[in-house]
Amino acid sequence: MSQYFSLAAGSTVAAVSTAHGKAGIAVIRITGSDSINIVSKVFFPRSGKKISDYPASSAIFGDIYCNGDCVDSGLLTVFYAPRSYTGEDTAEISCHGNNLCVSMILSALFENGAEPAGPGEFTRRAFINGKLDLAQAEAVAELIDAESTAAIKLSNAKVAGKLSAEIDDISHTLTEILASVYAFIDYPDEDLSDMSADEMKTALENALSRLDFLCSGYASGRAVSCGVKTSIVGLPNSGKSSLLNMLLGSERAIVTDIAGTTRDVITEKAVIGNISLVLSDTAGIRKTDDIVEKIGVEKAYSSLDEAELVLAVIDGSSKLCDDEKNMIDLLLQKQDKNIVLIVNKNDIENPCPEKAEYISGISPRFSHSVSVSAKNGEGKDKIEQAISELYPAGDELLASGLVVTSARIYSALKNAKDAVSDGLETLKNYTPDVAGTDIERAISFLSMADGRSVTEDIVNNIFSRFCVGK
Ligand SMILES: Nc1nc2c(ncn2[C@@H]2O[C@H](COP(=O)(O)OP(=O)(O)OP(=O)(O)O)[C@@H](O)[C@H]2O)c(=O)[nH]1
Ligand SMILES: [Mg+2]
Repeated sequence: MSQYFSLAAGSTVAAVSTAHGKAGIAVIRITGSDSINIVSKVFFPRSGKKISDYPASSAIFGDIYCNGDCVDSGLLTVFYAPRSYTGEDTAEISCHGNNLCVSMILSALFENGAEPAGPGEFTRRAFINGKLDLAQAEAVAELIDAESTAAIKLSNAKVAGKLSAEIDDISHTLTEILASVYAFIDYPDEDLSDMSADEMKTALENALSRLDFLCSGYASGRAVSCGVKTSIVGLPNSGKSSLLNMLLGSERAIVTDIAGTTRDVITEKAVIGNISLVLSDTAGIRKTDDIVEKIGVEKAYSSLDEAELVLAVIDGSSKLCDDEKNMIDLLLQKQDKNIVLIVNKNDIENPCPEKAEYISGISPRFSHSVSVSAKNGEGKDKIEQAISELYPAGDELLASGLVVTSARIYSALKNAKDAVSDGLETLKNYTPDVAGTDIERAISFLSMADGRSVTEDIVNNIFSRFCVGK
């Protein structure tokens, strides 16, 4: 049992755990100390035996009654505390996936004493009862939301608890260092501490590099699980919509040779390698008197401002013009963004040496520059390569479970890392006792990371983002 006694709701709650709609089956879950008693008033085994006579984890075939009428038949699975998902007595009714049947069965459970479960109530109880820590609970929500195989791999490894184990291990190392620091404080003249100052320094450096590794994976973790906000910008007719279509593998946006075809922002999700991109195709940037296009260009600027990654498209086959130079100058000022220069239309020979010279001049000023033909699909692999270099997320890293995706965990780890770094700096200049407060601070941030010391508000906030039934 974790420290969240105040959160522990003694009530027995029920909810449907499968999606709303017609389906082969639906699963209704009920958890709490009274769940077996309540379900016994609704579900009747065909064997004639009592539910409580069956051993744990039994799947029991029977009939389901509502107000004295049999409304369905199905399977009941029973789990007894603490060997269940929530850590409480739990029953799961698998009935037919008819919305009306499901709501009648739920009503029958409510009439017999169950209460409706709130969002994430089952996982929240699993957390309260120490079955999962907060990092694992958040990973469960991510698994449900995962939209790519890479995101599934990543959240599965975290549900298994590898991130929590790593945080716990670093915390353990810091606690050992702190014990030595305390020994030094209590008996400064006697050599009672387990570690010398040099050994403490090495141990702190080791903790720092492990924390650094976890923090450095955050951008990639977000890119795999939530997707990178990506804006495709460029002059009219440079091939932005063609690029969007190439990356999506479908003709999503209208492509014509009329400059100013795209007016509104078109947003679609694409999976490139292991990384998800939330791609926005925008209106070509130019001065215009057309009212609608003008709004489109303003939206293009906003999309550029909001983006984390920019695919800046220039037409490698056209003449150089001032609008293009201005756009490139603007982009070169956006140091906070990852910008990939896409030199498009490489299937057409460039008739303009001035343009070729300009491109060779600006290319090295972007982190990545790739030559493509959005029209015939050439160069997609080069874009994929550039993105995988910006957001490294190889299969091995994802399977390691050591990839942070939660802003809450990242912030706690980053603070812990800074505190360890301060501690190392202190150790270089002072005696070990002075570094003690930094180490204590680091340990306290780590306990926030895995949820051992977060406030009730934070816990409630996390679970409120879950769906009902999970
Ligand atoms: N040859 C060649 N033509 C291309 C390529 N990419 C796009 N085009 C053509 O260039 C024209 C403009 O393409 P779009 O994709 O509509 O360009 P855009 O940047 O979205 O244009 P706006 O929406 O008007 O800003 C179309 O005729 C495309 O077929 C390419 O790689 N090679
Ligand atoms: Mg377009």
